[in-house]
Amino acid sequence: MDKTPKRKLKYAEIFANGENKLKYSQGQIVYVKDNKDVWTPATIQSVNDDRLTLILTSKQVVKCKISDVLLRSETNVGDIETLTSLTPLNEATVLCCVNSRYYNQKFYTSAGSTIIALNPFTDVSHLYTDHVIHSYHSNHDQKLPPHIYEIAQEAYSSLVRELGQINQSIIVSGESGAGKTVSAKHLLRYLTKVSNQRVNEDEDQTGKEEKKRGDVIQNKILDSNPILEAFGNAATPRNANSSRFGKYIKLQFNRGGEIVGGVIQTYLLEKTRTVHHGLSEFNFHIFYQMMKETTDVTPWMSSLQADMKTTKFKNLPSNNKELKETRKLAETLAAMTDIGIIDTLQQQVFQLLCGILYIGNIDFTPVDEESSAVEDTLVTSTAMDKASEQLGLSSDQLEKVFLHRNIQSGSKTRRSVFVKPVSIVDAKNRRDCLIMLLYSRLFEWLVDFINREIQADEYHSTIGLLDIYGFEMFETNSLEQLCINYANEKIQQHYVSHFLKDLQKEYELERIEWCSISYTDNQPCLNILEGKQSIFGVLNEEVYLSRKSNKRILGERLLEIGNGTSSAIKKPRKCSGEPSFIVNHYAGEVRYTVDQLVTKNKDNIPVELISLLKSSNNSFIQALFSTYQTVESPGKKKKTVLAKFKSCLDGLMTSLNRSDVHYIRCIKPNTVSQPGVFDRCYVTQQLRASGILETVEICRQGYSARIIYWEFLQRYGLLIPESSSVPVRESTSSSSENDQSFDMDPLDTLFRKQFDLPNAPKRTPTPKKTLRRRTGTSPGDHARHCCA
Ligand code: AOV
Ligand code: MG
Repeated sequence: MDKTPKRKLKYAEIFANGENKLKYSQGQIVYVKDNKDVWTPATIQSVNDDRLTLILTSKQVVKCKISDVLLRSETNVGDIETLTSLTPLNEATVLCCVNSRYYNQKFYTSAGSTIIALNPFTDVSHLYTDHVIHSYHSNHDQKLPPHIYEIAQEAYSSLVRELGQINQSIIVSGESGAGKTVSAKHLLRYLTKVSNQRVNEDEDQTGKEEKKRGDVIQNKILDSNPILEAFGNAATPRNANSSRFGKYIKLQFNRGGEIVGGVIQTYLLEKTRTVHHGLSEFNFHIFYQMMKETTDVTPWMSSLQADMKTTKFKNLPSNNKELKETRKLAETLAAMTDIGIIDTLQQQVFQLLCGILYIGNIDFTPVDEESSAVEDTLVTSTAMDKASEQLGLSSDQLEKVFLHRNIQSGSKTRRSVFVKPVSIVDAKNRRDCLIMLLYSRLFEWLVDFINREIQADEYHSTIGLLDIYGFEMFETNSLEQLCINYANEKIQQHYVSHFLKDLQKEYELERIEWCSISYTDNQPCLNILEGKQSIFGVLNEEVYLSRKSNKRILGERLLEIGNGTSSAIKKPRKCSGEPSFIVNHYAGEVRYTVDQLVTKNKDNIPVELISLLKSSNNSFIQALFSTYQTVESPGKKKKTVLAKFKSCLDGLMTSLNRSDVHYIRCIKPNTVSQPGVFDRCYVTQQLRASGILETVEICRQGYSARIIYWEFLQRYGLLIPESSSVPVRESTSSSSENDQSFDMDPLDTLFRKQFDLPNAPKRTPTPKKTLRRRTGTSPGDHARHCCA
């Protein structure tokens, strides 16, 4: 069976076509397509028109088409640190290079303007010592091996060098389990360390007090990690510590380049995880942490643990391996204390978690088709008692809210409310809804609390670190995967626009000689997801128009999107079973099940639940829900999950577009999360999907140094006779967002006139892009400059 990834790569085709034009000759060393290794080394024995006879390293003789071979390097590609230096540069040499480096324990490789980070799946703490941090921070000329610290330093240097005129962001992307969260943590540590070092350097001036304050903030920012990981990460079949929420942390710096605060924006916590678990899926880490008895905890925690010890919780699927891997409760509690969550608050948080677990053990029995009752078992009655105790409610209140719903009727002025019993299915839904509501609200509260503790009143500029949930493809995929994969598509589109589309457009605009490089644009997939006629459109319409289409009809409507002209959505070949549709994502095809999509998108929260929680005797729960809004604003319908998520991501994209972006592409070397295993098919698939190969080629062919007009004119303006009229750049305000208002038009006109360039079309100013350094040794690179 052909195991090579199915997706066609335009880049490979160009290469193949380009190389095919070359005359292959006897004795030439090449790579040939291979089912197992993707590309395997061979030597040409003979050439017959478009057919070649090759000898493999195993001495086996094979025949193939010319289009099945790529040129091979004479040198050892494993010694090369920068992919742009590969000769020849093609998919096979790139693959072999990262493969050799992986086996030589070199997990980072420079790829044009980005860094490829291969997940070591083993302890490599020697790569992240203070000494290594210092080397990358204090290095000015010396060439150091590729490292994610290089990217962090570049962002930090840009921030300091340009006095924060342009905010910086670092996007860490990759599949689930590729190493984004671990990388983001190292980046965070690097940035806090180097900024602290800066304070140390200036200690005499800034004073010890200021340094102390800085230390406290930095520690709090670092403490946010274990807390959010405990509450927002969980074990999935792809990653034992999978982030189930997206995170964008903006580190706030003062004019001196010191961290003065930070703000965390989170994206859509996968709250359904508290109630549904597929095969090898687990609940959030925090539940396992609290269930694992330890001696080094406070008395209230010990008694809580003793209380829960003998109970089997239905929403806590477990196996010993996963329990072993979850980190210690003590670490989470210590971080909570350090960040300012006092002991009594911690107790309330854990009582709520305990209550959530007990609610999950409440079960129901049908009375008739339209009504139900609480099950008469010891498990349920204990759960009822314990849950109501922890939530500050009475068992009767809980029972009533599960088994009955309010129906409002009449006009606005003469409104009456009827109470109607609910079926067993609805009773279970209401129970699960309460669990999800409590947990998601607790998570929001934690994020708000952390933000209040770390946010600075004043700051000058920011470096944002983006660590979202990676691309996912499970046996069954639902709205959660649709959102996660949509977020990854947005990030990929940003990358495509940033590195592949805009850059080439700019070269064309500048009339720079350029042989256009084609790339895979994921815009068609985004159109299918969020465009005018799209999956989001259909699913939102279903909610807003209160349609009640059955799964089959809805499936058909979804498949009508694109009118059969877009390859981004298609019908599954096997149509038996649950109605579903396939989306052709940049990272692979995913089959989504139609069932539950609308319910999850609607995310209906019965008002009775919120009213009940608002009336709780437990002050913490009361406070959590006191300001909770059931309707966004008067007269407006509640937004769907997809609509909210889309608008959050649009906000994120705006923020990223306003900043100078740096990329780290994490690659997962194997699907079994084991060290020392390099699955060439799987890695090739990720390399192809990410657009890395195209980036490398563009960086190699492109310009290594890019300077914006005013900088260029300031540096080289003397050579232009009219330079005396060069406007002087005003110093920027201290606003937190970048000031992009500097009028480039006079400079642009002057520059274009001087160099006889056509007039530029009016465009909104975009921030300067950093395709500098690490761009390899292409001849003439260092002498060339291009204005952006
Ligand atoms: P992810 O963030 O990309 O997945 P993680 O950062 O959680 O992936 O990494 C997954 C696992 O890989 C970690 O728990 C570590 O065991 C290992 N790992 C990753 N990076 C390193 C490293 N630099 N050194 C050693 N081990 C590493 V997801 O959140 O599922 O998309 O949503
Ligand atoms: Mg993660």
